[in-house]
Amino acid sequence: MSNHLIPPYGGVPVDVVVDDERASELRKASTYWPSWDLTPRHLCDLELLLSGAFSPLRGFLGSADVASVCADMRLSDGTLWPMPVTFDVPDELATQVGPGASVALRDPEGVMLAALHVDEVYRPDRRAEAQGVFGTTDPAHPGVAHLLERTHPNYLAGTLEGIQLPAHHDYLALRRTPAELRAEFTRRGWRRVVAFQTRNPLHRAHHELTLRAAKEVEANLLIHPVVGMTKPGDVDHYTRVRCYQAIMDGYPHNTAMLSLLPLAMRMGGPREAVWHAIIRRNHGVTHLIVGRDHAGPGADAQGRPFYGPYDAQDLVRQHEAELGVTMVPFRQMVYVEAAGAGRAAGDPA
Ligand code: ADX
Ligand code: MG
Repeated sequence: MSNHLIPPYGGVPVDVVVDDERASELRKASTYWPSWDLTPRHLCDLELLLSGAFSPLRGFLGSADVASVCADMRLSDGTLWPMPVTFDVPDELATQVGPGASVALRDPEGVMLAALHVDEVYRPDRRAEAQGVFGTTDPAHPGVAHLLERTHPNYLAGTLEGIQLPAHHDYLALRRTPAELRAEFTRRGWRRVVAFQTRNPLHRAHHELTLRAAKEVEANLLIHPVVGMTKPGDVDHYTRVRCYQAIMDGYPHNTAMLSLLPLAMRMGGPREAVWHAIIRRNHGVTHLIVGRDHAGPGADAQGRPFYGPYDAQDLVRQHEAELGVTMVPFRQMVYVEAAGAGRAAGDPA
């Protein structure tokens, strides 16, 4: 890893994928372990843990860290960290394991991806977690709905030893891990990189916003869309990736690149924006665009939005120095047909 790039969050790159020899030891040992088939959400979280995108995390969080993340947005060692990354399992598995046990984590085809070395088994207070992380227990919030309605009642915490990253069959060349993206930035000589997070097709206003951001901070541009799990009802990622690929020609030659991020979003608004900054920093990014309603979960049954449109900007700004990532904020952009250009709402006509 080259040292002119921004160091990962926490200082040292996390790489918990083991060598071939250790992998075969783990596979052999695992015949005596309980085994667990990962859900789509687990697969996303595991991929980012194994690749170092969640650095400094090396596994799934225990009860003390979750309590601290909920209350103070920090791990119990004081590191700023906004989102619990946990491993939920039903009673039938939780009763089989205790501290010191290991579990073989498998993909839906039965391929062992990692060993989880358990150091705690606990029953979380998921309503308190929802309130702490999302500021609400209303299941109209997609992150809350996942937590209260589709999360098993036990969490296993512990460190991971990775055997291989989850397999993908689409857009392999565009799925770059932190190490791969850093190597590519180095090859291109990019040091200042501004990332654009998105879960939607890019519209004219977004194209405009990304062009302006790159120009304003004199950085190269990384279009870094989420292709893991996004908000229920979103446009599928196949359609979106084709749209992103088409729009890449709209940037000056060799100034922008596209890479896909297998994140499972929580639609956590402000806290999620802070998390996005950490994840991008781990990929070698120095600047992050945060616009209107970043990672917004929509509105409650009364039509009231869960977060204010610029709450995410406010929270990232408060923690910018500690994150080490510079925010590039945008007010709401509207496309002005007559002017043939995007314009920030409130800009002079
Ligand atoms: S999400 O992660 O925030 O859910 P989305 O695709 O909707 O993804 O937005 C991507 C980024 O563009 C976010 O930073 C968001 O704040 C910003 N953004 C989207 N639309 C606009 C807009 N019309 N004006 C300003 N910022 C916007
Ligand atoms: Mg949005």
